[in-house]
Amino acid sequence: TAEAPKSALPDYANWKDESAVIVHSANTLETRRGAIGSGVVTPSKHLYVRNNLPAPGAEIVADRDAWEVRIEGVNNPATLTLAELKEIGIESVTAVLQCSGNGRQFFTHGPGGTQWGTGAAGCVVWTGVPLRDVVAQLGGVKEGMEYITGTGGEALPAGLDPKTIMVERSIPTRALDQAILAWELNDEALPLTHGGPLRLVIPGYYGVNNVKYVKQVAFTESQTDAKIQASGYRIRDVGVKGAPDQPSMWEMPVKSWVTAPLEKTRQGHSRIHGVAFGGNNPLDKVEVSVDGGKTWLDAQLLGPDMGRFAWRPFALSVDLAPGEYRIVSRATDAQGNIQPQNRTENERGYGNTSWSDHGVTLTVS
Ligand code: MSS
Repeated sequence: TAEAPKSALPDYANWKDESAVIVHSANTLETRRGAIGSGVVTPSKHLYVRNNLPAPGAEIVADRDAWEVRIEGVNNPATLTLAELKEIGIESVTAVLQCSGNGRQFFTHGPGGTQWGTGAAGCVVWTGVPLRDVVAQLGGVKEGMEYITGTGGEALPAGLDPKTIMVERSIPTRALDQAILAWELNDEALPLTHGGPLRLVIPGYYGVNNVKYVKQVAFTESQTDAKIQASGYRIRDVGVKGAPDQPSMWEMPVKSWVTAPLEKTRQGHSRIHGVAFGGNNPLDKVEVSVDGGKTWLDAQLLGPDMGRFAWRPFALSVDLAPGEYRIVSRATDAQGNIQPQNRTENERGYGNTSWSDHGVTLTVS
């Protein structure tokens, strides 16, 4: 059977800018490395997409205000509509959204899954109600609850054990202060593609924890036994099977990469650009090396500081004589954590923050 042309956007994401994305599959679109731009906010039409299950139909965004979310594990559990949530409070947060598997293509043991380069990440503005305000309205979190468990609103195929397929993630309650129930992305109604009408957003946490079309938020004593939590999205040695005692993909660590120039440039004056973020911590600084990490120079942080969870574009001006250069960047967060030279090898190819993997080889002529 003939394969669909690689560039064809799937229907539910046909509003994306085709020139800015790499279509890996109908469920996975990556932002091109050069399409990040030099602003802080990634335009929605450039933002990557990752779905574990086919996206629901557009009928779920036909009457957004009628969308219902069940809140459990609080003293007064309730079902709230989006219209009711909008009455409780509103807050905007600019945050990096990044897939756990971003940078998987640099692993050499051949982990399965989407071969993301740098572009399973973007920095976007979420608007919604702080989850803590919703909880306060419902009498507070019940005693002894240690996790926030969000359930995705996809219709599940019949005949399968739902636990093996459903998108349900548990996040430690320490994230309650930063969690929001969002209905807007970049100042527009949250597109279905990115989880509209309502999404659980946990700034500072890996993409998988940001449950789209969220239909239930439960405070729970233990983590869900859904496969995506119990054995999926965990850091484990190569060749080892998933198990609940392995570290889960929760808080994101500090990371950066160069976005321009990417392959070749003219001799003389050149400006190296990239993006850097502290993940769950504020960003402190970024250094750039044009000799593969032997010597480093401080880069300039650009754009407004949009807060702890946002990324900062950075730039460094250099004069380059003809030749070949290995350009790398290395970010440090406010706690002094430095982006490591080497990735942590792991079976699924998650959490790659290696500065050497994310460098670019530049030919100057
Ligand atoms: N949600 C739901 N509901 N479903 C699915 O599938 N996925 C994940 C998140 N959430 C899902 C959800 C993932 S995995 C990710 S990244 C994210 O989402 C993405 O997002 P966007 O918007 O970009 O598409 Mo990895 O860690």
